[in-house]
Amino acid sequence: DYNIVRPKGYTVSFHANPEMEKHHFGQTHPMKPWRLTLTKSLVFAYGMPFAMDNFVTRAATYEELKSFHAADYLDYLATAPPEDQPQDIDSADREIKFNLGGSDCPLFHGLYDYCSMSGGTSLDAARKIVNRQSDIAIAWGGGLHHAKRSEASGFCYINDIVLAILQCLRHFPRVLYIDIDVHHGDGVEEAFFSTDRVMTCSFHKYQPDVFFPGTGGLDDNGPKSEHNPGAHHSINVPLNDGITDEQYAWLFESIIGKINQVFRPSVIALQCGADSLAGDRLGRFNLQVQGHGACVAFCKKFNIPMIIFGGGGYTPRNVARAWAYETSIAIGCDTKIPDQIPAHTPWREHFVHDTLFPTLEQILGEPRANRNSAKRLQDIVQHVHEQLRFVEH
Ligand code: TV1
Ligand code: CA
Ligand code: ZN
Repeated sequence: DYNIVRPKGYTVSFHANPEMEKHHFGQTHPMKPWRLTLTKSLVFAYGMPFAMDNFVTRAATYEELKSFHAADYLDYLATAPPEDQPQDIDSADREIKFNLGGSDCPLFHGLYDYCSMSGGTSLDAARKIVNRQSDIAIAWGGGLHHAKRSEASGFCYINDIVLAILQCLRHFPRVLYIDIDVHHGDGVEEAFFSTDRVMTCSFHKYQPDVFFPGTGGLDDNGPKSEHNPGAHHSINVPLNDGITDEQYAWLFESIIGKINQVFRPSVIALQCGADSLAGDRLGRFNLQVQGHGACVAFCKKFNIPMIIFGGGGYTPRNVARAWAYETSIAIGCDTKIPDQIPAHTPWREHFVHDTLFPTLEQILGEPRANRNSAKRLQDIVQHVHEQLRFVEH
């Protein structure tokens, strides 16, 4: 019998701003904010809100955004005219300077609202963690890991993850950032490149000049100077097409298990970009909902306060499946969750296969060729373990 109950002595909070989901990047743009609506429809249909504290979050203020971003960038973001309006020469210059207005980071209607809502959602989650009011705080509207201090990049304008980690650093000594989006978490890595209070670890498809953003090689482990505290505190796990659940779980557990031992984080910030799933419009991996979720389950076992962010994810029905399942893992009802998607789920017509855990064959027809050899994965783990010998806390 499936009956969701609140976990005892354990609080999970769910942070979302429904206004954020109504924004549009443009007809053909892969980033679809309504995937958050689809996610919530599954979370609701399975009855999960009964087991969590649910918050409708406010937008982040200008001052809050300024804890990471430059004022001139924020000012332009707040006033930039949407693309379909006439522009002056100056604004074209600023768009080049801030990387705004291209096809990846378009200037759409309500852009500043969208960005400050995403930031507000992650900051609200961070506040529940630092006040000890939540054990796990979930912000699916965040996870926009490419944004820089003064620059938009890869569909990201405001780095909500950096804002949330900065908030945690005011109350906790060390934060471990983990990134399972198929893209390299370059913006978060760069923001904390020179500190030993944040360790970043990104798993991603790596093929410079072919796959965005092209950074995050195995040897990129932080400043090379020994006198820089950030040395050895950036961990990168570069992967090839077609990695499977089994391989990914082995890598994740070998690497994150070791990092947890040596770095002893006080908080975990986990970016759960769902573009690492099989069948993603932009992704290249063969991960299933179960394998993606196994990363969340493994982190939960450490019993360390955790913020869970969204991120990429370009096949909305699969994004919703993964994030709903991961919400159930946070609550602890994942082993009881029925595979059959409830009949009353709004938007149910989007779930072509009416199950939470479709098979690889259902998702892809023919799975993508796996280009990750066992030998290469062993070398990666060995390299990471060698890096971690320099880390002591
Ligand atoms: C408009 C319309 C924009 C169709 C962008 C795929 C589009 C892409 C589009 C696209 C697309 C990228 C680059 C090349 C950099 C450019 C949220 C030199 C079918 C976290 C961001 C990927 C991923 C950016 C974000 C990448 C995240 N890939 N169709 N754009 N230039 N940009 O390669 O990590 O998931 O693809
Ligand atoms: Ca990643
Ligand atoms: Zn991505």
